[in-house]
Amino acid sequence: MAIQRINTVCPRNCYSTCSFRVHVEDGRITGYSAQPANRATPEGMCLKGQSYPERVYAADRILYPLKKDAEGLFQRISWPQALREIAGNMSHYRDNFGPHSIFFYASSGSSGLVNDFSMAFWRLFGGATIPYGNLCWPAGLEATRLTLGDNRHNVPWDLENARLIVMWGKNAAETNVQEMLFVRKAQNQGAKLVVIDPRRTLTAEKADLLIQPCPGTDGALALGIARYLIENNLVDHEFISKKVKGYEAFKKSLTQYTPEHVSRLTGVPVNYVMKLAGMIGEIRPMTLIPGYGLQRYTNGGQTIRCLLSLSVITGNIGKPGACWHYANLQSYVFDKIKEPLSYYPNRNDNLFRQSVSKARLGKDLLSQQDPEIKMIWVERGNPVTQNPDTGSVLKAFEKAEFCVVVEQFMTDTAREADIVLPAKSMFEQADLVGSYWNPYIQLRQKVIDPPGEVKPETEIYYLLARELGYSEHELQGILPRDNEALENWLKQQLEKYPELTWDKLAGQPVMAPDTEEIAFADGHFSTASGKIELLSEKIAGLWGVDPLPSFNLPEEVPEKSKYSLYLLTPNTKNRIHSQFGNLRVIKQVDPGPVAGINPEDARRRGIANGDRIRIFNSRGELKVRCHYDYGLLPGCVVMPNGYWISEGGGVNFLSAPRETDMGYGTAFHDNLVEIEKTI
Ligand SMILES: Nc1nc2c(c(=O)[nH]1)N[C@H]1C(S)=C(S)[C@@H](COP(=O)(O)OP(=O)(O)OC[C@H]3O[C@@H](n4cnc5c(=O)[nH]c(N)nc54)[C@H](O)[C@@H]3O)O[C@H]1N2
Ligand SMILES: Nc1nc2c(c(=O)[nH]1)N[C@H]1C(S)=C(S)[C@@H](COP(=O)(O)OP(=O)(O)OC[C@H]3O[C@@H](n4cnc5c(=O)[nH]c(N)nc54)[C@H](O)[C@@H]3O)O[C@H]1N2
Ligand SMILES: [Mo]
Repeated sequence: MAIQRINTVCPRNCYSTCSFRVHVEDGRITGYSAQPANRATPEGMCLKGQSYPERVYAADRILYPLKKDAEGLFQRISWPQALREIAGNMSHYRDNFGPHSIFFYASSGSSGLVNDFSMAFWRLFGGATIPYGNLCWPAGLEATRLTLGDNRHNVPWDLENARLIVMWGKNAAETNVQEMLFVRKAQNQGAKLVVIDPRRTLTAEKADLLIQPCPGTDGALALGIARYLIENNLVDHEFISKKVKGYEAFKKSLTQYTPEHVSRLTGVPVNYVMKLAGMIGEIRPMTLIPGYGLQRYTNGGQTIRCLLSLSVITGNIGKPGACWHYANLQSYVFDKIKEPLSYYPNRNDNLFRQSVSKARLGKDLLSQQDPEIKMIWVERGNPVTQNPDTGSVLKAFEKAEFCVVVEQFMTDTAREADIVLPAKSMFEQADLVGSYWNPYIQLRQKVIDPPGEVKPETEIYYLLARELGYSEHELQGILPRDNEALENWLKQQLEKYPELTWDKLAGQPVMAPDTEEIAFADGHFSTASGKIELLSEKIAGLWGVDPLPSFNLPEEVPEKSKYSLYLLTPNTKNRIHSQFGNLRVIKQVDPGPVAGINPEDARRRGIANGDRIRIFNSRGELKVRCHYDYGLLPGCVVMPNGYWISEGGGVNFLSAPRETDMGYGTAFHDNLVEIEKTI
């Protein structure tokens, strides 16, 4: 049988959103190859993408509905039994306590338009309690939206045109490997790369300059640079006078940020502050790439505003090679393609008037009254591992009487379920996928039938609705009854855009209609003033922060705490958060849950390289092996997030249930700990 090579896209929550071709023989996935038509990801995918053939057919994949027995062990049950028990419980809770006694939680496990059907089901059911906010990037999104008017940036390949690339708190060599291709091309043409990160990351290995500020102090560093640029007349006066609101007020607010003061606040030596400022002032065009890690602090939104001020006052916006490169939502043309649940609670929507913060998930669930939470439904997420304050999240799951998790693997969250339903993989149902980095709209095609008794969520919801008593007629136009209906619905979505036909998308990714390769090239900013708002009354009104970009220390600082080490929990190359770690391909290369510590901090505590350590604070503890990280800023401990508790991970036992200053984000890194040797 001939190999079919079918165009598809990786739907993981990752900048790259790679295109690739999946090889199918005889109804089975046998391999993959690159799809060079995507100019942002021409060389094919990362190791995780290459592990897909294993992931789909993995021996530990959940293929049947499972029910927890009295001993806590999962037993296979039939679909009719699963649906009957779930529908029975749901009706009972709705009738006796109202639909808001059921909590529906979805997160970022798989992206696409089809995810919206989940909310359609809960709407039909009469509502539910839902989460608001987001674990990932909203502080920076909100900071950028309120300053520039929109979250857009130049196409990834424009990076080649930059002469200075500042990778500020982003570790693209692990979290956006495709971006490094363009970084390398720019460097080959003489561009300089600066990395700003408390860790000497794989990205830093490629840099001309590494600056290591104390965590959470980047805002002060940026303000110090802004002051230097203004004092030394290195700003773009013409751009400022035409396009910027609030420059004079901003300038006045900077007096105290002398290089010496900034050095005291950030720990960065004075000569490095000046060197970085000099580079930003003199090398143009500059693309500034802030990461998402550095906005996961209680001052994260304002930190992003401070960094953005540097692109603004130097006029590095709207030109080739000149760009504020935070998030590019140009391919989110179907507005519903964004994450399924709004970041902003809409308490006027009676059906979903009750919501809990993703950042305070456990705590908020436990304190819900009128009604209390009786049942939890989770899909596309692993909140026990990924949300802050695991202790309270676990308690909330224990307190709920009944829990359903739709999953591919037995994650920490699935273990908390009473019934686990098997989840589809990306190859088993079609969808349309946008990207927050590249400008393409992509079609993920159905290439194989689901294995075992796996059913896509849309089918689960359809069957559950029928079990709850809704007639086929009532469900028409609300939930697709089968694959054909689903694909017809997707085709209908495309009808609005003549350039986006199914057949075209089946062949290759297509750039979103009206993509601006150079974002803001027209000089139009859709803020209230029509200008870039360094001074934003709106931001002050909405979030209660200073209307100017300003610096406040994060909530947890060693001077005010009995714990003295920052726990950084970044993303890492061999996994997407809590996914992929269970696969053999990954296990062969991954060190497992290990904490990196600075040898200076370690020796002071009598900890040798390779020792087991206890990482602890008032919220929890974690015991893992440590390794000496000679490139890590003293005063920091680093352990990637995502390792399951069942494999010895669980960094979120230590993180606090706290929101960021704007956007309802999650301040994971605002987190001090202590360490000691243990056995
Ligand atoms: N391989 C892989 N790729 C991924 C993901 C993954 O899990 N694995 N996840 C995807 C998702 S959802 C996201 S959100 C992105 C995130 O990817 P990135 O934007 O790269 O974010 P993080 O990995 O969280 O953090 C990046 C860096 O910020 C540094 N950092 C932490 N605190 C500070 C600080 O105060 N100041 C400075 N200057 N630096 C700081 C950390 O040390 C880390 O090296 O990656 C996406 N891509
Ligand atoms: N300490 C700390 N914690 C963090 C972070 C941090 O920096 N530090 N980063 C945060 C960030 S940026 C993010 S984005 C979140 C990510 O956290 P989550 O949004 O919870 O995402 P994942 O860990 O990727 O888990 C998603 C789950 O979805 C499942 N899944 C995949 N595809 C499907 C599907 O089609 N259907 C169903 N039903 N399930 C599917 C996967 O098997 C996986 O178990 O983690 C956050 N947690
Ligand atoms: Mo994320």
